[in-house]
Amino acid sequence: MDKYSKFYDHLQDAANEFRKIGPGKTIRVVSHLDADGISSCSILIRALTRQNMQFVVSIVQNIDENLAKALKAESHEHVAFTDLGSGQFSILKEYLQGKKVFIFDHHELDSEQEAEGFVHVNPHIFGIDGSKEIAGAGVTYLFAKSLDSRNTEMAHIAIIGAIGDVQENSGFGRLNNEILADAVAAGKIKVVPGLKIFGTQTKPLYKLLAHSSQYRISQITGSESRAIQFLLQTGINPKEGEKWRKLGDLTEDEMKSLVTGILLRRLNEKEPEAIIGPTYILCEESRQSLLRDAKEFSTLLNACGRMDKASLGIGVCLNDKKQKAKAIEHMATYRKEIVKAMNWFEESYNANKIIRGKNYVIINAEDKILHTMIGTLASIISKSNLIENDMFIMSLARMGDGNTKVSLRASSSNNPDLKELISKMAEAVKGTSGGHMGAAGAIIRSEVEQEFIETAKNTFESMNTNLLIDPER
Ligand SMILES: [Mn+2]
Repeated sequence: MDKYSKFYDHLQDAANEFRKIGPGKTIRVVSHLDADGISSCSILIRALTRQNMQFVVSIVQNIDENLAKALKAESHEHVAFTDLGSGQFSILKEYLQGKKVFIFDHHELDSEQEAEGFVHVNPHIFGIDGSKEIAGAGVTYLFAKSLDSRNTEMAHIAIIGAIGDVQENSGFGRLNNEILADAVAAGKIKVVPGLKIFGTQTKPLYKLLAHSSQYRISQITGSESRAIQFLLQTGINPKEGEKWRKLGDLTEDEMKSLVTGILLRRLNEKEPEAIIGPTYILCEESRQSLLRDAKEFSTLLNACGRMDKASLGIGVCLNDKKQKAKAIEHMATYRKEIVKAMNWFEESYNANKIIRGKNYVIINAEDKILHTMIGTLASIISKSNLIENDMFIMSLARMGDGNTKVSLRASSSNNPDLKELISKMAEAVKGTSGGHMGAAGAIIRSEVEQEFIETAKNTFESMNTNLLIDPER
């Protein structure tokens, strides 16, 4: 039996075990704060509703002893963790004995993976790479599908979770692809070739082209007027009446001309075709909606989580019209918060207030930036032209409870394993860490910030490119 069959069998066993709980019971659900976590939790909620079960939900940034203690003290006998739990298995094992615990996760495993009363579902247990092949939402989805095949109506949300966890790279791996097939079959998602530029559904086409900083288009990137000229030369009217057209407004023929025109202007780039890739359209959303593009949908969920509005994100996933409208409004506030953080960074950077080394930048925002935004800030900086290639970007912000949140990113295409790197640094100051190879984080006590920063500096300085992971791995 291959690893995939074993994984699917395990999902079936988990569903059988779950059915034993029976209808009417309340499940204590704990999920992760990001887009994948919100997606995971929404899929589980839909499945629980279908089983006539009740639920109490918490969305958290991480699991620590305090959370485990609090859960232990509660009267709920059944606890389900989605998109977290595997990395903190020992803590859960220590505190949640006597409860029935379900974990649906794709993060890397702790030293402990089994305990009495625990059902642990994670692809890593079967040798399947959970950082690439399937996200927390996918694991939860496959469980929900094993429980009741009608839960396939949530397949698109599992895909949004995977996109939120950056598992889409001109296509998906095997397990995500199988979930995508369910979403397509259910009429929820349509895959169409498109441009891999952010804002394809919402920004006017000429702005989209002019501001595609990630993928350079020769003579267009950086100039709105030249973008308009290019469109006209390509036989595409940038306007329809008084309104600027968006990518979604183009006819199939226009789309083909646009793609050809862009490729011609990217011939000198390393990978001219990198700008073209599948886009995932949520067929049931209106043409004008921000939520029509799965990537923007996941950004919106992320924004909800980061701005302390996770419940709004759950409403969006469960297709609640009112919550959707509210969440979209909320996006504007989120964007402002990002702009504020970026402005602060640029000012501080120019004023030499940011710690810089030969291969790293360390941003200690203290209490000037929301701790939930610090990862987003580091990600944006890592992709921006403010920073050279092959740099580590580490950001810190205080959480207001005596702890400091740390995020680590890298501005290189062949990432070193950031999760491993930060876990060593965090251990040195008795902090906790988590995340993935390409985006990791830690929580440390604020009083050891300086010590931690010194450790980080030494670690980065001691690294050379030989330590970078082979991109083929
Ligand atoms: Mn995840």
